Amino acid sequence: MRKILVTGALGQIGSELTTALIEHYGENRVLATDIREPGKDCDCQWALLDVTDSRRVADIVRDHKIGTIYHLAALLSAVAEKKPQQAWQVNISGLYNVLEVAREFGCAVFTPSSIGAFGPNTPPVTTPQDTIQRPTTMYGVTKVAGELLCDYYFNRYKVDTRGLRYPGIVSHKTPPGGGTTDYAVDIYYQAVREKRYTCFLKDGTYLDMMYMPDAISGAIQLMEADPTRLIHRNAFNVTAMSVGPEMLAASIRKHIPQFEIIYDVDPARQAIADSWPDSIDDSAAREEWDWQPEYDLERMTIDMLNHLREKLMA
Ligand code: NAD
Ligand code: AKB
Repeated sequence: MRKILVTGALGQIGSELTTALIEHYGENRVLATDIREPGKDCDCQWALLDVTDSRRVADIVRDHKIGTIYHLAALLSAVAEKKPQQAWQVNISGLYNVLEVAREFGCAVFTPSSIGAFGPNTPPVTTPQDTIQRPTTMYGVTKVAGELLCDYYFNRYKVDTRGLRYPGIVSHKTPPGGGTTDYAVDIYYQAVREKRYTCFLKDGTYLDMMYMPDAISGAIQLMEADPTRLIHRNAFNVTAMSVGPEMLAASIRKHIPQFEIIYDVDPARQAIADSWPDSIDDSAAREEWDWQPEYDLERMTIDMLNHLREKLMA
């Protein structure tokens, strides 16, 4: 059996996806990689890998007999806006290197896109699967280009490329890496620590969100889906909820009645959020591979607060 490679494995999603893949397929089948060294508690198969280094990507795939690549290495929206040149290198050259080795060695590839692949002239409510995509951020530009590149490698070379347009992912294990939706994670940490949160997006900013267990099971489920059912291989809209800061705060207040939210808007991240949809339509994912999230806002809040109380109060 060929192995599974995870790039960007120390990130918010990669750290939990690696564990889930090991649970699902076995420790011997998963190789975790990142551009940074892992902590001392890392007990999985591990290698350093900068995805912009094409030779190293090819060496790893050949030497470890890789059959599937979960390609998570990327710069997120807020960081990408501060470092657009580096974002292009990591998000596009990195993906190109991964697709080229996948073509050469016959690997399947999972690549996340994002709600950031949409722009200000995309229909913002119940955004359709197939619609206008003219993003105004470098992150969004790389995500649309990435979706198209993955389509190209499937159509031209029959590389088994698949992907999800993730919304903001909420989780308690690894902090988010510099995105616009990070507030939806920070708010829970600050609720447990301080019972007060200063939000960098203004009230009424609606964005799609998803709890990490659904993000992980969605990725694995898509990679295992019957390929003959897949029409939209590389950019499935997926969502679990559309929320604004006050909705998150109200949900937290049911469990921490003293919790307060105040606003100190960061214009850069607010502009990014304003260019993204309020809510997306994920019916194509539901029809083509039976996507169904398990966590709504209330269930997510209870689980986040329980885990963070354990983590932060220990
Ligand atoms: P993250 O920022 O938490 O992690 C990214 C990882 O990539 C980091 O560990 C970083 O060290 C690594 N990395 C950076 N440059 C690298 C390079 N040159 N070579 C190898 N590794 C490198 O990101 P994440 O939240 O885990 O996101 C993973 C993927 O999911 C990205 O493609 C992101 O765009 C997408 N996504 C994430 C979210 C979210 O809310 N987390 C939402 C939509 C899409
Ligand atoms: C970000 O905010 O950049 C990410 C995303 C939605 O792609 N969380």
